Amino acid sequence: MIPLLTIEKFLEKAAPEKTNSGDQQKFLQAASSIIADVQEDGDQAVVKYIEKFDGKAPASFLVSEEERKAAWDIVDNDVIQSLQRAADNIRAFHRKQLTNSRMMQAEGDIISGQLYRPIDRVGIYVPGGTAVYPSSVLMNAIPAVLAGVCEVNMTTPVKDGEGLAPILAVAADIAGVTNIYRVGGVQAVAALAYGTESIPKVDKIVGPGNAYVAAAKKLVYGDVGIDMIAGPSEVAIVADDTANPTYVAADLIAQAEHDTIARAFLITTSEALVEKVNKELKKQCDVLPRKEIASQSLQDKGASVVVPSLEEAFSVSNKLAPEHLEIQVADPLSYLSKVRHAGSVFLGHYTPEALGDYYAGPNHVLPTSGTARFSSGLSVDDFVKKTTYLYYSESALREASQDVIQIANQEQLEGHGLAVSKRLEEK
Ligand code: HSO
Ligand code: ZN
Repeated sequence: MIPLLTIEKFLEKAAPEKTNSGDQQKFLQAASSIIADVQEDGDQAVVKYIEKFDGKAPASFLVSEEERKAAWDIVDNDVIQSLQRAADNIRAFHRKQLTNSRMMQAEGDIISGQLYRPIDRVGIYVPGGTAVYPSSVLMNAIPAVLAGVCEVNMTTPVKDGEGLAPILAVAADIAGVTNIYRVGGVQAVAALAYGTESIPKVDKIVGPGNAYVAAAKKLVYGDVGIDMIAGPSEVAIVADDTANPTYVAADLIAQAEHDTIARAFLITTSEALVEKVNKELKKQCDVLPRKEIASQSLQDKGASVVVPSLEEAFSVSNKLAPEHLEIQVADPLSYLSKVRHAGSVFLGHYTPEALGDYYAGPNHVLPTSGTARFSSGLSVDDFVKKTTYLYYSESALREASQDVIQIANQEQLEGHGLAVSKRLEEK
């Protein structure tokens, strides 16, 4: 069910697809022409692409206040309460990420510091497709609202111009989303990036989507900010012989059921575990509603590897820099220091990734495809910018003047030097 490979073959299979691959080029080209059309024709182009990809276009993109209110009567109370508890946990975790503006130096007559200011308007992309993701609404919007973003615009595709899934409206209310637009795909990213008659231009677009959405975000980056370019979701599980094969298999499946291109990896010191996990995978997949997707993903994109030590296991996992890293070993906390690159880490036998996907607090919008080597999951930081500031008195400027003028002369920018010396001439 999940192929067992040598370390070399394992790393080869786990290596992410490169931007210059044929597929990626196809996504970028398709996205690029849709973006150009939306820039040119606004709403009309958005409607054209909704009709092309999602069936009928909705009468209005904006979800009305009444529709949002009505959703609360449709969704089960128990479900609402679960979402509310998840939101509380996510809020509590992200609140601790808030940083205050700070003065960094205030000695003598020099003052310097850093202001933290929220972005004015953001767009959050909530994927649709084979499922609805209220959890993604919470994960994207809660940090934005906490950061102080004034307007949170959510876009999500609907089928055939139908109403929004009520649970998404409820999640949006819980999270504090300002506006919801029934638009998905590249056309949604383009509309948020450039604005149309009915969809406002935003300053930054965040949230996961399919390969076309990822390509679109790459293309609009620079005109607007983006959080990351997300590839297929992935998990790597580091396990020793204390790992429970039932739990390991369940977590591999939880990843694999997302998508046929989702990637699930097992890195273990125990060959016996691989065998047991494979038996479990078969058993658990057989009764899974999404068994076709999960089995295909495990077979085509998944891999397992047996390594001589946990030291080696972490060396392999650090090469992958996986989006999710589960550490199912005895004394998991003692291995946290071995993690150099990963989006989010789940420690021990009772911390399935699903806890983090939905509920516990850390964000589930995470760097994929090895990008955890240089980037982080979505957080409050994605919704603030830092503005530095500086104050010098006359005497402080006098003291710094010679150094500044020297450097200005080296750069042959005499005007820069004069901007200092003019202020210090005898009056
Ligand atoms: N595992 C996904 C998040 C998700 N799972 C949403 C279920 N719903 C990417 O981190
Ligand atoms: Zn998930």
